[in-house]
Amino acid sequence: MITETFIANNPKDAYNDALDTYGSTITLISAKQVESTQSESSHFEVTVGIHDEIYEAKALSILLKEAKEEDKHEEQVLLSEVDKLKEELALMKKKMTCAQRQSVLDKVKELFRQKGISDTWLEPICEILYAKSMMETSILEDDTLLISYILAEMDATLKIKEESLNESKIIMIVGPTGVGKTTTIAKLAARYTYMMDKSYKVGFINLDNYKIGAFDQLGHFAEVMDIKHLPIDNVQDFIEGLKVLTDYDVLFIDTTGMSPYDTQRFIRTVEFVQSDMDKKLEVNLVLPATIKYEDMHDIYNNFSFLNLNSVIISKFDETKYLGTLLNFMLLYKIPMSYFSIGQEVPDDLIVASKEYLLERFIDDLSHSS
Ligand SMILES: Nc1nc2c(ncn2[C@@H]2O[C@H](COP(=O)(O)OP(=O)(O)OP(=O)(O)O)[C@@H](O)[C@H]2O)c(=O)[nH]1
Ligand SMILES: [Mg+2]
Repeated sequence: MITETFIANNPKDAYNDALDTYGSTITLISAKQVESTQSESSHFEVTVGIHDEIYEAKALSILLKEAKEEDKHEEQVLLSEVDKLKEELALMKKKMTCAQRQSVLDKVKELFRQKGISDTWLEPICEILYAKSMMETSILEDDTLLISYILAEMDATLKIKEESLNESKIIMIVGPTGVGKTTTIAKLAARYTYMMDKSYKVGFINLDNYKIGAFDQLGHFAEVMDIKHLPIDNVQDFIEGLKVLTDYDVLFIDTTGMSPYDTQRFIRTVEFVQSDMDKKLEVNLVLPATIKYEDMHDIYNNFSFLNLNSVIISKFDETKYLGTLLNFMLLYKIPMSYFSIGQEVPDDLIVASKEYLLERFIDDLSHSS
């Protein structure tokens, strides 16, 4: 038997305390009043005897309770640490995704830049995408997806002037020297005369009569294709000539190659453009695919005085690098009507198409990625 003393203000409370702790099997051994000191009031000490097995069972239950409470506390500490760890992991993942996206974006932007696409066009597209994809898409996590996205944006930006021949018209071809104006007219004339569903009645007006002693290139094509050809050098004759050719479906006007800085020639050509005509006039600028961006810019801006309707891109076959041309078309959004892809008349001419231009550009891109 084990003894234990319980203390209370009266013996009954001390004994009840012993009963509550060990149950009714305890044996009362002694009860005494302990005299008070100055600081404490008097109290009673009740000593009881407890059977060994009951004492041990009680001690064990106390130990278990304490252990359980300690476990509970440890579990809570552990759970809060796991939560903290989860937050840190989420933050790390977010940082990693941002860094990964930024690196894909930088890499793809650099690729397009190297191929001639300027930041002026590229940056706004990528900024919108970056802001959007932070929330939803995963385009920025994959080079190929991002390249496809940019190509689709290019496709949406480029402009094509549809070929339409449902009314009779005058097509004037202008541009710098040697870009392929006369050859393009010959190709178009053959196309409209022999290569469409219907044969159109085509005539030529040649304003390019300045090259003294030069071979009459347009006259030669006219002869070969049996097309009416009027060489003209003043506005009065031009107006008369239009009257003579009034029942023609399409009249092509060939012009002298002009330096974009030759103001006198421009003034002279504007006089023709502004004369009275009984047909709709479409002015097409021939722009070679092979020239520098700055030259495209100057040529387009200076020739714009002639109220351009569209551009014909020539010499596609002379370059593999179409980034500069593409960049120019993306920034200026000029409608493109035809592409000249070689010297052969009439075969080397195609109706302008975004797919053709982008496919050629993709070829170039894929050789460097
Ligand atoms: N490789 C290539 N050569 C072309 C193309 N278009 C025209 N040419 C050639 O470029 C040269 C000049 O062509 P033209 O048609 O005479 O050019 P133009 O603009 O009329 O020249 P000017 O009247 O002298 O201003 C010729 O040798 C053409 O065969 C093309 O798309 N590709
Ligand atoms: Mg010519």
